[in-house]
Amino acid sequence: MSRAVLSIGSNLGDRLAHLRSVTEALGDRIVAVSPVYTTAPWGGVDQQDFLNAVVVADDPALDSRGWLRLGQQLEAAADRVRVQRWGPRSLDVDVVTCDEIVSDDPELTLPHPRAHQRAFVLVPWLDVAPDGTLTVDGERRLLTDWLADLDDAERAGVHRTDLRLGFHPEDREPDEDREPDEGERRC
Ligand code: PH2
Ligand code: MG
Ligand code: MG
Repeated sequence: MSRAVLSIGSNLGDRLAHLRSVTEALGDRIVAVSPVYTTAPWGGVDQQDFLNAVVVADDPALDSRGWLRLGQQLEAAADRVRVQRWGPRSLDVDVVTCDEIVSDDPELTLPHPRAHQRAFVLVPWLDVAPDGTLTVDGERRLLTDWLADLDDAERAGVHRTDLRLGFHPEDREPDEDREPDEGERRC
């Protein structure tokens, strides 16, 4: 089993539809999805605000490269063109972690080398992993500790919305074998 934490973002076109294309494609592989956040652009490029979310997904058939390729396919399906580093994009799918893998492979560095600097990753990630940890340069710390290190201004640009990505594990069909809750009628 391989479990990936994916950071997804969009600031071009129908931003919500682009994020939803990811959760639609992942379907039953999804373990958890954060709320959608509006986030001020990170990285110094003057551009429109992003929508960001974090998705946790399991797929026994994918290794870290497999998650990278899947992310790239989803970006291509959203007509993503690479114009400028840290610039505007219709869809960005970043592999933040894959299992406990630590790798300095330049094609896919794991964990994502800048995740700990980005409130737009840490804040939604905390929604789905309140006790989660992240290892940077061999230092394993709670997500809350990495977040506490960021400037207030960095965190202030990240706002939770009521938008949902259309797939939440609690929306799954009820489990047939589950005992009915008190007062719940079953036929
Ligand atoms: N992605 C970037 C660069 N800057 N800023 C925000 N707020 N959200 C992003 O997803 C983002 C960014 C390049 O991947
Ligand atoms: Mg990115
Ligand atoms: Mg990317």
